[in-house]
Amino acid sequence: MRKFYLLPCWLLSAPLWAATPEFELVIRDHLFFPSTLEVPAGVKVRLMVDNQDETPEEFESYELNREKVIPGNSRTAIFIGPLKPGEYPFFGEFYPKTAQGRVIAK
Ligand SMILES: [Cu+2]
Repeated sequence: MRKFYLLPCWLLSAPLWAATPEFELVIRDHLFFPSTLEVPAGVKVRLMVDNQDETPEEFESYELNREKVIPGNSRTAIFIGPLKPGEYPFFGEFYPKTAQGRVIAK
């Protein structure tokens, strides 16, 4: 009888994960670092959001159509794009006065 080998699905998606450009975004003292993030237009990119505060923050952007809570002292991946060239503001819904930034797709 022919044997079937089930490849773990992460093995199949590994090249996809690796091929996606990644950009780091840090939350500290209710501020985003960097506050302006330049990414390539026309491709999907992965934002690794690293919340270094004790408190949770919600990454929110109407223009990017993204909304995600990042618990305190944790990291999460947010996929955006492919974006048309332009500027896409984002903010922290829990600390909107200080947690503000923008993605610039070029
Ligand atoms: Cu929200």
